[in-house]
Amino acid sequence: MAYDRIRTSPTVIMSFFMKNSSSSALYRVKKGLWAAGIILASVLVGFNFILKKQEGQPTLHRKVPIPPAFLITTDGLTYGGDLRMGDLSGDGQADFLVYRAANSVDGGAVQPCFIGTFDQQGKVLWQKGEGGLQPNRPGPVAIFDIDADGKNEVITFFVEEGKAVTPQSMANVVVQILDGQTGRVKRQAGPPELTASEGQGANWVHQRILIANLRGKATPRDFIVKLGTKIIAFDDELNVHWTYQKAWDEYAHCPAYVPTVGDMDNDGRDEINGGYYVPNADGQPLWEKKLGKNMDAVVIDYWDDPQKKRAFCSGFGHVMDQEGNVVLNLSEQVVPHGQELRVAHFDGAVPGPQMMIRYNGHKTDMLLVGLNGKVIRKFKVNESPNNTGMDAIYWNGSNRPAHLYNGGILWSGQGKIAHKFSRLPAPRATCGRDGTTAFRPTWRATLGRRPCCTIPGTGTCSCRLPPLFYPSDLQNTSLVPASTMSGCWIK
Ligand SMILES: [Ca+2]
Ligand SMILES: [Ca+2]
Ligand SMILES: [Ca+2]
Repeated sequence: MAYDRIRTSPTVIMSFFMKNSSSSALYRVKKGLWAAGIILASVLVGFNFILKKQEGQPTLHRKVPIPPAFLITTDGLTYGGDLRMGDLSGDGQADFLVYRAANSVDGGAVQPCFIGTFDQQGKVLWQKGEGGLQPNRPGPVAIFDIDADGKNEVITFFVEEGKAVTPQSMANVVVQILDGQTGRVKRQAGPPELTASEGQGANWVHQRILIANLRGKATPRDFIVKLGTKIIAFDDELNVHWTYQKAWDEYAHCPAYVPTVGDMDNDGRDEINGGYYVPNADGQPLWEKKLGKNMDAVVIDYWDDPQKKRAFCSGFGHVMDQEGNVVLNLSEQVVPHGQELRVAHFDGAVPGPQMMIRYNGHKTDMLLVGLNGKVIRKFKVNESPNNTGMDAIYWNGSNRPAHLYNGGILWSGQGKIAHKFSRLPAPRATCGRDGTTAFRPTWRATLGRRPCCTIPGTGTCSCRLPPLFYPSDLQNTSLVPASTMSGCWIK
């Protein structure tokens, strides 16, 4: 699962995006015990839902319509696209951004071709580009004050006007910095490090812009993006700082799909944790080790040393220091498939920090691990789309135990349901636009006992989500000829 943190003052906005980007959840957490939560889970039905905490219970606060001009209908479904939040207008209030991609192909890049922005009243701020499809994953779009002028920009990849793109190549894709208030292009670049990148599959599809402080500035003014085997670091003038490349690319044996950034050695510059490597702020590897397989989630946070952050690597449950020493290895027996990993103080009765790990792949099994490496408890959470999308939420304030958010439910560190976010729309399935992606028939065959969609072209491809598999989990299973494909899949 992706984890993008957008920092705006005085409000901290934390946004959480599931791998299947058809539903996204965003929370706004104000300082102190009074917390507001925002959930956006409904791009497919054209509304955002804002939930506000009231006496401990989440209640629906406001429903924000996505402006009709920003909606598109394909295969019988109407939607806006993937979502981002941040103050674009400059009034201190968070605004919304929806974007769509030129393609929506499993294993292919998300190449934005449309962006629309609006405020909390649903008023259009600006738009750019046209058309597009629901991104197949959360893509390379971020909101941040990247040039430190006090106003947020939109940092995004974008398809060059009038040019064709293919999802296996970054040719004709540029990186842009847009004025947050108007959408005007402030800077644009198409360096060969970007445009010559090619790839496909699970290690390629997760292309996310991660804001980082690589130069030790007062505020972060750099960003990194991982394109398959390559990480590219840019500064706020879109110069390429460095690239870092490592050949590991095979499904289940590749680095974290989405790396993370954090300052492990307290020099004011961010290191990058990719699960199998930790490059420093100059792109030089501090260590490279092919730790456990399924390195799906990474974190940089405090663990055993309150002065030094560690690199958490979900594959077999590793905690590593900056030199590459193993601080903790939970083992393959305890964490056979570390799908998601979050660090927080979940159980107030046990000293923190603690690790919550979705330890058995795309399932509902959770493991809470304490500082001593002992399992505090195992429990099952609710089903969620793709059985991912969890995150730590300090719902009652930063000085109280964290909850685990998953699929519209806040779980306590004791493994009990604490709160439910009611009145949210159910996740929905949609159809792929291309009938050529090889694993789609297998996908459908796997779900054969529980058919989820009708064949595209009938215009009725819409259904409630059954428990899900992730298409890349099926890549090594037998395939049937493309001509027999349903083309039906679950976003
Ligand atoms: Ca605003
Ligand atoms: Ca700015
Ligand atoms: Ca550092």
